[in-house]
Amino acid sequence: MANKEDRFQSHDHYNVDALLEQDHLLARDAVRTWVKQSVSPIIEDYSERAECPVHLFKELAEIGAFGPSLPIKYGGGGMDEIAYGVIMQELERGDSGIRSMASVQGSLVMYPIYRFGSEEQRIKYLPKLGAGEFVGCFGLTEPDHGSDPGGMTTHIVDDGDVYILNGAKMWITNAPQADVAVVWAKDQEGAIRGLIVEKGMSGFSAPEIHGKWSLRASSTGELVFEDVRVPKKNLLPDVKGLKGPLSCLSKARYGIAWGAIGAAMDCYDSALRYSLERQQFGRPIGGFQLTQKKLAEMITEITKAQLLAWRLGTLANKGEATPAQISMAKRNNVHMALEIAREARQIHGGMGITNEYPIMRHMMNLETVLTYEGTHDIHLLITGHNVTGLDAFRG
Ligand code: TGC
Ligand code: FAD
Repeated sequence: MANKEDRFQSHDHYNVDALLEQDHLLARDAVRTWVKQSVSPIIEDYSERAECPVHLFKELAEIGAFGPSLPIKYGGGGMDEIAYGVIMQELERGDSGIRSMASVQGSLVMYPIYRFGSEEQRIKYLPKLGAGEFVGCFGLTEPDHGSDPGGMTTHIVDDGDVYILNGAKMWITNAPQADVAVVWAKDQEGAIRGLIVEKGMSGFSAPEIHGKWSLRASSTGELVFEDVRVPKKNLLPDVKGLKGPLSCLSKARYGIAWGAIGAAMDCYDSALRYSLERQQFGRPIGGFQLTQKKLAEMITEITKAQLLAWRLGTLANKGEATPAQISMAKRNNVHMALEIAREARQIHGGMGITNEYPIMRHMMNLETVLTYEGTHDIHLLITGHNVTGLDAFRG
């Protein structure tokens, strides 16, 4: 049986580590160490103040958190999809908002420029984004079009060597800090196109959204476009239609499927530790069957989620992970993490609602994670569509 310290450091009930390669373990451990040193000591304060620790953008770049599976030449890490996954897991063990900073930068900004951009755009933006010199954001959601992005009204009109961009985006992670925004808008034929909009372009603003009780250490804003003259060379040339933004979402949702495991592990770790220390009725609360039921179910669900993520990673490495498989993993793993946060909160009793423990912060964060990148129910409908062939989105 593992000694007490091992129990706290490892949630590897099925020896999942044996499925990982040396590079994955090295990447994971390096990011875990960085999170302990640079995130854990400050995150409760930043979260309480609802402030984004912007100094971490540079550090995230240094640890290779931006685009781990994109080519090194274009600012990425040159690793595989499982390395990307374990990095997201460790970031979210720290905080979902920190993982969000990296997800958006790598999967929603660098990835579309890499995949759909011209060589000139790649060279201009990707190394700076990968180095954290530029911060990026991704504008898809609008005030009136969230789950149904195809209904967007943000649009461009051709005007010589520029497009004139009008409209608004809502709930955009990193928007207030962003130097570069990848924005999705309809052209005059109604096709969805991607554009790179730069901070400072006349008519473009990114006001911060306040009052969030979730993801408080991540900044969120609107993107407002009033007759913004975007040079034609800023159009992403190689994609047209909703599959452009949705394929970026596949990349980011994949990372979230891994990331949520990290948040769940942190809650489980804290609950296990607390259950062995806290005494009631003259014995540790971990000795009561009801506490053990919670802990046993938590580690079972974490283990299932790890195996799902690992298998998805092996498919992704071969380019075979389908959007429906990614949806299932995002939905399952985020819901799993949220349920574990709720159970962990109960194990901590009253202490569970305080900032002495990470539980409430994770729980509140996970409410956003359950909703963004496609809500829990939208991912269920994607699975339903996949198994029946019948689309239930429109009733
Ligand atoms: P539908 O007709 O199903 O699809 C349109 C076209 O797109 C293709 N496609 C995909 N391609 C790549 N990856 C995917 N995941 C894809 N899903 C669909 C599809 O094959 C089709 O291609 P084509 O060639 O036939 O045109 O579109 P629909 O209008 O019926 O919508 C379907 C639905 C509801 C599944 C989709 O729109 C959806 O996923 N809605 C959820 C919206 C969402 O996830 N928004 C996220 C915004 S970004 C965000 O939250 C970032 S948070 C980041 C952070 O802080 O970490
Ligand atoms: P709605 O689409 O209005 O959904 C409301 C409810 O209706 C949900 O429960 C939903 O499941 C349900 N529903 C909708 N349609 C159906 C249907 N057909 N059948 C059954 N139920 C349905 N977006 C970006 O573009 N970029 C970002 O960086 C970004 N970051 C975010 C950060 C935060 C903190 C948050 C909260 C959101 C962020 N989002 C971002 C937006 C996010 O992706 C959307 O909130 C999400 O897609 C849901 O859209 P909505 O909020 O408009 O909800």
